[in-house]
Amino acid sequence: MLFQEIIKILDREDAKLAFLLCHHNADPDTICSAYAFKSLLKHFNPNLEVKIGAANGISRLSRNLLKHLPIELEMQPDIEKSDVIMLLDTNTIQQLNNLAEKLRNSEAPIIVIDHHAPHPQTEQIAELCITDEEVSSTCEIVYNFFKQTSVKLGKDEAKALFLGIVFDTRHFIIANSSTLKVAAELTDAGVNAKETLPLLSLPMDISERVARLKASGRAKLIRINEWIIAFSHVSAYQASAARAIIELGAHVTAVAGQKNENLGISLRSTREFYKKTNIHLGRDIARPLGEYLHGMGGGHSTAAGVNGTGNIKNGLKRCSWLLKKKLTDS
Ligand SMILES: [Mn+2]
Repeated sequence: MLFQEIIKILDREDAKLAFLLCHHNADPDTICSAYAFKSLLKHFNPNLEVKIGAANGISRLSRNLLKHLPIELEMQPDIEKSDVIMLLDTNTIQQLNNLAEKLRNSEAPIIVIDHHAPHPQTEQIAELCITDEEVSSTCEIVYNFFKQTSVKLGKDEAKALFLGIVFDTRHFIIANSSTLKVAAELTDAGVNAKETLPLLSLPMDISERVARLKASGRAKLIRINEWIIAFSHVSAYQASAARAIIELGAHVTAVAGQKNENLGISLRSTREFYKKTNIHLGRDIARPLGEYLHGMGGGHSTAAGVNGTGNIKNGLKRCSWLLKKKLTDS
């Protein structure tokens, strides 16, 4: 069993201190998996001191979770004295920012527990990589450790694992059957889903609400074939405004914002738009738009962004031209 391998390494090193490290801008999966894993390690090694370190800040959502779970995080982890170092949800040491150098120079064995494909460089420096790309999250891997070792989950540990899974599956949208079973088992272990789920939806700032509403009100619509395309602008929260406009019903949207001569444009589309037109916003729109605006553009198929120089009208006009061209070419 893979968990036993970890215990073996701890025993061999006669470890007194182990650090569990979370990736930069630590998300709920990385901090919650570290928290539950710490309990499991303590269960087998009560004398082992286990510390959780965040490499470079934690996300806003994670900060909110810290109010509801007794997770102790070190923001400036001093890993030099650590006998064993474990990385959770982290598949490259670059994700550890300023800790990367220390890790490279460290004599302590490194263990990786992750649900992303292992990076060759990481495999080189790690003594043990426990990676499983089939599972939803690192929390699910940690849950499986509990199950394999028949250790009963505490209420807070179960809640933490549940939150990590919910976060990484985008509220179960991309969960498969085994993940849903794990979620059900966690609710059997005492997690109140109804009370726990809202911890991952933060109330929106007033300024963000205003930005979304303004952008929606200003949206100029065009229609090409069956597609509704909305162009708008707002001085802040362009990405959030773009998501809002898609939720309201547009198939594609571009929301621009200007600060001095800098122009930023957020692009979003529905999955359906991408599937049917094969227009990849990052590659087909944001990239050429970024070049046109003497800046940079890129991103994913249905979410992309551009930063450059110019004015809103000109930037959106070019964006509209690129979309029309792509839509009529295909
Ligand atoms: Mn993850």
